[in-house]
Amino acid sequence: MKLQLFYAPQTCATVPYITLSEAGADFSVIDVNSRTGDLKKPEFLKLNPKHKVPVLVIDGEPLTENVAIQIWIARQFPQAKLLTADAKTEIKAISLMAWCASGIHPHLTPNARPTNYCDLPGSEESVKRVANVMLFEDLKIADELLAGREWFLDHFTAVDAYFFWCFSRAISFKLDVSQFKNCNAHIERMRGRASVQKLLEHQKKVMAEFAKAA
Ligand SMILES: N[C@@H](CCC(=O)N[C@@H](CS)C(=O)NCC(=O)O)C(=O)O
Repeated sequence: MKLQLFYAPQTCATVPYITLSEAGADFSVIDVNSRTGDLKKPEFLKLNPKHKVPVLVIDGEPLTENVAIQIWIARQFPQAKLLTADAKTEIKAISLMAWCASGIHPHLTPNARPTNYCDLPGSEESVKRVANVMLFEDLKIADELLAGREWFLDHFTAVDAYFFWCFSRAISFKLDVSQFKNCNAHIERMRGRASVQKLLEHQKKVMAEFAKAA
């Protein structure tokens, strides 16, 4: 099977990068620059007319949307136990990933693209401020879910990969997230995993290449 992941640094394409690595999948990475219009090029739009990463191309068929990609990886590589075997916990994992995708992610994006949310001149800081109030509510909930435990469920799952990206992205916006002790402990545990080290090395290399080309 041929797997190609369309990836851009710091974006939510980080999620399947980690999960595919955790699964031991043989995949190639196609680096795209989300800041210079790569996602609006006709060849990319053919794969994903929504002009978004990640796209996982599976034997030539593009699959989009992180939740679906995560479930696909978990089902394809069951030995990696990226979701849990029992149906009740599996649905809990999917619920948590749906929250990352449709709850937390939309509260992160205004930090990167405030003008997509309000076009009044000078409104950027205000847009970020209101989004971050909601983001911090999310992080408080995540912090409570992680209290007294290493992972969101009883072992490392695809949920941990997803939340790792959410919390990393908040940090990348230089938000003071020090109050979320359990989230900080979780990100440290994640940074210790080989999959995350591989991702961080790749991200650093691609960001340097893109900066050089700019
Ligand atoms: N619902 C999608 C969201 C994907 C998404 O928003 N990707 C962002 C990066 S984090 C992107 O590609 N943005 C580029 C753009 O909007 O042009 C998913 O969960 O996969």
